[in-house]
Amino acid sequence: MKQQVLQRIEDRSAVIGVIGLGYVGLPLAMEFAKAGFRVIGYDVSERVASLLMRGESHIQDVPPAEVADLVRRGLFEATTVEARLSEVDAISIAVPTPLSKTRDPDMSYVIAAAEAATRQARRGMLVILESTTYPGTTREILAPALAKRGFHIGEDVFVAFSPERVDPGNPVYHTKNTPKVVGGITPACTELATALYASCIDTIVTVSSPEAAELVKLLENTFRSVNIGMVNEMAIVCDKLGVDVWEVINAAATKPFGFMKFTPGPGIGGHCIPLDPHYLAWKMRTLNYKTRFIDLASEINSQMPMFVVEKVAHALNADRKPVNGSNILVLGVAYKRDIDDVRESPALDVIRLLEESGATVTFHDPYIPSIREDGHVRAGTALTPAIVAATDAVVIVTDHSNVDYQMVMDHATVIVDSRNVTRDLVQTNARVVSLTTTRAALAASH
Ligand code: SAJ
Repeated sequence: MKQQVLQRIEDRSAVIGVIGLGYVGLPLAMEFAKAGFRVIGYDVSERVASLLMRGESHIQDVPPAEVADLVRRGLFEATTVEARLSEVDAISIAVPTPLSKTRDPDMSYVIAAAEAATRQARRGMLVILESTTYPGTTREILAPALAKRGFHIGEDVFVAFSPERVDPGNPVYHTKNTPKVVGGITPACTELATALYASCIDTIVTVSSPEAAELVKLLENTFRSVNIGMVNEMAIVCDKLGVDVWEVINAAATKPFGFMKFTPGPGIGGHCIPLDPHYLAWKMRTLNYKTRFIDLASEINSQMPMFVVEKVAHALNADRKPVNGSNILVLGVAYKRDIDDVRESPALDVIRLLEESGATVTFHDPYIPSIREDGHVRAGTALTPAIVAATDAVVIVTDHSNVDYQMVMDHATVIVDSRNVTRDLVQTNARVVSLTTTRAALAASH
């Protein structure tokens, strides 16, 4: 059976299914199709399936022309009909793994996808889970679903985990040129998953089990969360010592070995770094182990929005203005620079905290014209000299590249800069407050 699957991968006669056509699944589907496979993309969203079939794209990194070309050539089709998966020889599952309100894994999408793949599975099928999840998911959820239908993992059906490493908007790294880690339940599973991905991805890294592959992803993103947390704590330390944290970090970054630069900020956002480590923390709690680094990093990172809001209060206080009733412009609400994604963005916490203190808050983000909160839409404002001059404070939360910060400097009264993006501006009108501008320095600035 394994040889038959290998042959169909080699001669591209295999039909590939992708469940979940989001920022992970759609680029992957495109790579399989460009490698010459016929690809059936399955998504529960009728809107997504129909726009893709019209040759459009809802994913920033996937050009519509590429979708249109592959649809026209019959190499890619998108459907909401689950039964179409009965035509495929291999399935990659790339569905969301969010956290619940109590920060526990919400496995509902993975379970639904595993059940769909199982219903449509037939002998010889290869099923690979890509969604970031706790170690054990592949062996405890995906494999048993298939075994229940009488398949023997590694003999007549093959199962592996391969973490997604998609970095939306990254101008250099995309699906094809980012090394792909693969870990199968059995060596035959690993071999087939490796062969499949090797058909369209430049570098494959095999590991000995799905648990190892699941942990690789969690290590990668826990590494970031912990290091961002550490550098945010360094900002708090520098603030208490009256030292410029950016000067310290930039000087430390001159060390050519044994150091990796991270920068402090208003907290962490996105659908990876704030969430992924909690999958590991949750799993380890079930084994009565407390992952202290993860929990501490999360504690520090999640207090940064309040740290920024306190800086705003101190800056206004130096002008003898209360937060209550002040007119504050939040500049940049995306979760990181130069993208249009606001998920988990610390800017939302900064806005909420300021409004809870009675401030009138508006925002400007060149990538995000409006944000939806609790069912209502908050429109962004334009960024003009008059609007900036009318503020009591401008808070830079996200340091998008395409903003005229000098204009803001020329017209604002005070700028609270949580990203050190004003460091090279000509100091004209506004007072600049950084994460480590002390209260004493603020008071003295008047
Ligand atoms: N952040 C800091 N300081 C830093 C780095 C990031 O405050 O030094 C903040 C960002 O502003 C953002 C959050 O942390 O709010 C996460 O930033 P990120 O650079 O980790 O970006 P993400 O969330 O898009 O992470 C993705 C991840 N990719 C995958 O999971 C496949 C991550 O593993 C990548 O390393 C990261 O992109 C990247 O390097 O761009």
